[in-house]
Amino acid sequence: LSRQVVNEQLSSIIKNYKSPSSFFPCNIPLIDISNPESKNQLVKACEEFGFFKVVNHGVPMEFITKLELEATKFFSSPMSQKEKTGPLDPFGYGNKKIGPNGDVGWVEYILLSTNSEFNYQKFASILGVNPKDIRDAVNDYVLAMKKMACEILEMLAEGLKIHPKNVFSKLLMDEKSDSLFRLNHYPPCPDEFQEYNGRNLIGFGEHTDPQIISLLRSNNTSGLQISLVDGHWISVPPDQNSFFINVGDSLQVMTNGRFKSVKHRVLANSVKSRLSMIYFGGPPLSEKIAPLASLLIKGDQDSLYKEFTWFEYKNSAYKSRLSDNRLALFEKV
Ligand code: GA4
Repeated sequence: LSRQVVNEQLSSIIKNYKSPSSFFPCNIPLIDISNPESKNQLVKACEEFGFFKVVNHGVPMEFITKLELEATKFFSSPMSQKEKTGPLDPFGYGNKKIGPNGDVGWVEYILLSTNSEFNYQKFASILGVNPKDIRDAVNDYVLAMKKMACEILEMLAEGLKIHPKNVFSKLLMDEKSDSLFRLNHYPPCPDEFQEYNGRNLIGFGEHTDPQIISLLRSNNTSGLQISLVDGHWISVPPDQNSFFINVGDSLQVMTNGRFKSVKHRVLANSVKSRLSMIYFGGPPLSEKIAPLASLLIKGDQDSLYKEFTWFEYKNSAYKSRLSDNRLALFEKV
């Protein structure tokens, strides 16, 4: 990469960076999901933050380390090889460009759909392994994520006293569930650009996730920040043994705004590279996303949102910029 190209990319990233904000030390909700009594705590975390940390998750460490190792190997391969796995259409390898509308970040990634067959051939040949091994590693991990996501969603339904308790989880269990899996690698900011480091270089710009729920696991490098309801950004201390969960736009709508789809972003680190893996649990494309009747006292007139399908919402999301308030278009006036 020539210095000029890197410079242009950096100034574009910096240009997109919004005004500096305060960083508050804050206690992010910590939830032991092996304890059924955590239901109410979970509900409270989704209402207050739309974000929480999960311990005692039961995901075999082996699934995590296996995928992390292959991902590290892949991202440390020469750029010329990584680029051969592209173009991003919309799945595959991506570098700096995020989404189709001009957003950029100091990040490279692999984006996959969890229900369509993906061709791992090119990835496997870079890694020098059998495509089946990669596919199995991704599938084992994704399956474990889906299981955890469903457990959390069922605890949430119980905490909200909604029947049946699978109202949310059935959308992820559906064979047509439109869920995604993403591996993000945030390289350390290169030495020659140290002068920019004081300015919080953006790895992944602020946004909310459009889906129902997202499950994130990262290595021990900091960077993730969440925005509090009052607009303050707080840094989330990394913890490689836990998962961080966030409420997505669709769950905000289904709970008629009771749960908050949390705005979050990632700042690039100047020394260490950050690796994160995120499962985005989404509904089938044809699914109507609307507040659950049992959460509306006076019926439809209480609903804060116009009715839409996940297909419509997703289409609209892909026309937006990362930091846009995508739900605004679907709010009742
Ligand atoms: C945010 C959550 C997921 O990473 C993602 C992102 C998607 C992309 O990277 O292609 C989007 C973004 C995300 C929301 C708005 C659109 C679409 C980039 C973008 C500008 C995969 C998703 O589903 O929505």
